[in-house]
Amino acid sequence: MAGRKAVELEVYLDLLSQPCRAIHIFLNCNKIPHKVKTVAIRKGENRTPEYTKLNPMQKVPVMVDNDFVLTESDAILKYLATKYDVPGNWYPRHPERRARVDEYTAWHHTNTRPHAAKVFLMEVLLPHMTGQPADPLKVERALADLSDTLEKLENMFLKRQPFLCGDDISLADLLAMCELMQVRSSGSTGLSELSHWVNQPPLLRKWSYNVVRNMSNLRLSV
Ligand SMILES: N[C@@H](CCC(=O)N[C@@H](CS)C(=O)NCC(=O)O)C(=O)O
Repeated sequence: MAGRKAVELEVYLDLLSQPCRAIHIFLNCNKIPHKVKTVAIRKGENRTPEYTKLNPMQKVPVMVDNDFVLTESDAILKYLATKYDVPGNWYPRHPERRARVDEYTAWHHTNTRPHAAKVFLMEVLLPHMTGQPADPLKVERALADLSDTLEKLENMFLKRQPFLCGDDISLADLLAMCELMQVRSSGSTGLSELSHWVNQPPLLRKWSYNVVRNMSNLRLSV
């Protein structure tokens, strides 16, 4: 409409959150103009009446594109990859290659995401919030689940190709890497255990290196 000012794409993020970082990295890698609205979970900013109107689930991330409000990192990433002219590797248009990304992302939200997040919760967040040391038994169980997930990444997804869903980096690698880095960088007692998994299995180690190298090549500035 003539004279109507285009409204900038807005994303509501807390950069301490793994799915939020995946969106932030994707937007920056692809130079998609956007405005970040910070929502600090630790300050309860996701529970204000105003934010609850935007997302009744009181979670980040949220994307607002004109009047279109979208929640769920997976949906947001796929929307952005489809709407903007981004390189096809992120979310391929070819039906089978796209289905591979959908296959991983569906699996991600019941495996990599909860298992990595639980280790972080048990070892870092809960002790910080309660002032009590981590429960070793609960940590051990959480690490066992995570180890199982990492074993699947190594022996299922990465067995077929260098990146999780093909020969190039995609949304799937971004989501997975943000979850795994959260635990790795937490300085937690499980670090050595996770490092064992991340550093030892050859395909996972190579994948880690390839994802990071790919990001550096994109001259990422976050
Ligand atoms: N499935 C959602 C998960 C979103 C989510 O769990 N966000 C967390 C941060 S990582 C959050 O907002 N937590 C706030 C709370 O639960 O109070 C997605 O992928 O976007």
